Amino acid sequence: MVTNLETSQQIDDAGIDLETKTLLEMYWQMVRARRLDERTWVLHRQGKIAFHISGIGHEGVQVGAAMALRRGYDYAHLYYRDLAFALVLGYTPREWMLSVFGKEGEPTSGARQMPSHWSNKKQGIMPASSPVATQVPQAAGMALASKLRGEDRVTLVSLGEGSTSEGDFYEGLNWAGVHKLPMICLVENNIYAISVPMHLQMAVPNVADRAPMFGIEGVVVDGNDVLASYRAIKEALERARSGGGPTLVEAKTYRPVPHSSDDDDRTYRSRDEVEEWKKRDAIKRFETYLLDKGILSGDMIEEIEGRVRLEVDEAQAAAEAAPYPPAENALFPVYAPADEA
Ligand SMILES: Cc1ncc(C[n+]2csc(CCOP(=O)(O)OP(=O)(O)O)c2C)c(N)n1
Ligand SMILES: [Mg+2]
Repeated sequence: MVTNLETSQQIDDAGIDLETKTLLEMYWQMVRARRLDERTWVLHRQGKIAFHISGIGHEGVQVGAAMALRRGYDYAHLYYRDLAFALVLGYTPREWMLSVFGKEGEPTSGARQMPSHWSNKKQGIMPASSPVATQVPQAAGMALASKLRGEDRVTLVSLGEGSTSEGDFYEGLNWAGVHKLPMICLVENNIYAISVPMHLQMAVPNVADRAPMFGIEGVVVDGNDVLASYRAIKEALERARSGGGPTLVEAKTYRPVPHSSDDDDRTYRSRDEVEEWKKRDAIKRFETYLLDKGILSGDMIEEIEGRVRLEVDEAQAAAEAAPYPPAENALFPVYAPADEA
């Protein structure tokens, strides 16, 4: 059963009033995330890195959502799929490459943690934990703190649809609903939790259908439409900032690549299904839209691709040249030195 295919193929720009510069930044961010991600797959296949968990296919919802936030002000509890999201918030391709190579200078954990466990205090990115959905109650805590402090910061938490089967999802959203917290829960519904399809995770057609049980708003959006995603998050932000409480936003999308570099997706889905979804790719759709509007041209695409390639090349070269962290750092700051204990 392929449930997300019914979503539209047209870009829905109703009510979107963005400058050309911003639209082009969105496009660049999507291309940048895609090319960086594709390079990472190549590095894995070359045996240069150990692991990759990819965000390919999710750039529309992630860039749309991240561009709607007040960057560096609102809080984001991201999950491993959110490379494009993290890049828009300020995470750099070089930092990404340091993380996949496990090299010194990796900013989130000193190269101890697996890649894709984003965290950056200045960028408002809260540290990610590996057990899925634990970020939902954590985000409710952050949103409660903002509310108690009288700030108008909003906390956005993201997770996959499979992760909504975890108790943490219900506990976090229940709390957020009870206290009308300034929070957005963004579910990137790509139909699969590794090999488990959505219909084996829930008996409802939409994750957002569960919103009423928390007493909050629920919204379904086409996650392969960057502008519709932007608008859905913008509206949820306005609701949250004006005291209207949390929103559960479900973005329908698809993961056209395996779950991670350790997965073989041929065992649980057909190639026809994957090919069908590739026709709805968010980058191609937005590119066509921008070309039709005369905002983008062939020359500009070439220029953007060239700029992105340079950035990815430089990031990779810097990470390859960087040293590994010294072995004696492995236990620091896990354990305090004996004389400080
Ligand atoms: C509590 C917990 N159970 C299992 C896992 C292993 N695991 C990692 S990702 C994942 C699938 C999550 O699927 P979904 O939430 O749909 O996100 P997607 O990967 O599709 O973006 C699982 C089961 C985990 N990390 N944490
Ligand atoms: Mg999923």
